[in-house]
Amino acid sequence: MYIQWFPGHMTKAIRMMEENLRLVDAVVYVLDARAVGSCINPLFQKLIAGKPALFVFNKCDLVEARDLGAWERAFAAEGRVTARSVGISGDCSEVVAGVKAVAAAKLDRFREKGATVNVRTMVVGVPNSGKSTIINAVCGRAKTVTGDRPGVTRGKQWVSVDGIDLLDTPGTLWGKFEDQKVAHHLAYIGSIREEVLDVAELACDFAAELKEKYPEALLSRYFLSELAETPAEILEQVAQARGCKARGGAPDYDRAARLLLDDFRKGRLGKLMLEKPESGVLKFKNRQ
Ligand SMILES: Nc1nc2c(ncn2[C@@H]2O[C@H](COP(=O)(O)OP(=O)(O)OP(=O)(O)O)[C@@H](O)[C@H]2O)c(=O)[nH]1
Ligand SMILES: [Mg+2]
Repeated sequence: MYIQWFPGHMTKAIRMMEENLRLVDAVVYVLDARAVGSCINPLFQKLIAGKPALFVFNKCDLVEARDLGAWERAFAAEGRVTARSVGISGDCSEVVAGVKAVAAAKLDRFREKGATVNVRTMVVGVPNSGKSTIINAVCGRAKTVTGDRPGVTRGKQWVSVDGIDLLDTPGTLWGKFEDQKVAHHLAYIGSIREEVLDVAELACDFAAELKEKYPEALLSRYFLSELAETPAEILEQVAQARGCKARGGAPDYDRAARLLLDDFRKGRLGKLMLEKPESGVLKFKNRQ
């Protein structure tokens, strides 16, 4: 399946972000920990070129800490500052500390003059990566609207909390996914609107990837003793295990597909990381 999703509101959003860039001291770049490499947007290259940037691995509750460590080392090797966060836990202390660290030069400059100023940041990332949730966690209050689908934030919104101003931005992708693996990973993590996808086909591709990388996750979640040969047959196994039947008793592939993807998105298949730095960080280098 060929995946593409770059609606007009994203072009507008990128323009808005570029216009507001001169107002900010740093960029907070939110990445989904399950697909770090795919969350790197080539259109953000310009945004972070001349600004200090903090790379935030969000949804850390959905991956193994040791896998994340490998990403942290890979980013550090390229001189990038990172922070871990679990936006939904409400604790984003690493993000606050990270923002202050990357903007330290500005803070010091003003401190020398006896003044205290807020660090102004722009929070960017692909749709559904948790930007608004992190902002709410930093503020300790639900100041921005969040939701478990892509494209929730549409306009810009400034939020202030002690010492930091945060600009929430709409999740953005880019015009053409050269690498359809990237597009698929973004779809699995819920960054691409379901209306533009064939969910059954997507779930088949996902099942094929899981069979290769995390077969035990499928076996244990759906109480299977072994995995079927083809992705469609695996989806059928999921349908059978979860009682997804269409009229006449045939497997309901669509329902099984949604269930499988939802199980992954909610972490019910276990802590699965789709991309490891071996492949991903190279992509990061090439695309920056
Ligand atoms: N498991 C888990 N879910 C999270 C985390 N952070 C955010 N979420 C969930 O991810 C979904 C998307 O969160 P948002 O904050 O709306 O994401 P966003 O990046 O602002 O999305 P757009 O505005 O659409 O670009 C919501 O259902 C959140 O509850 C996290 O650390 N762990
Ligand atoms: Mg949002």
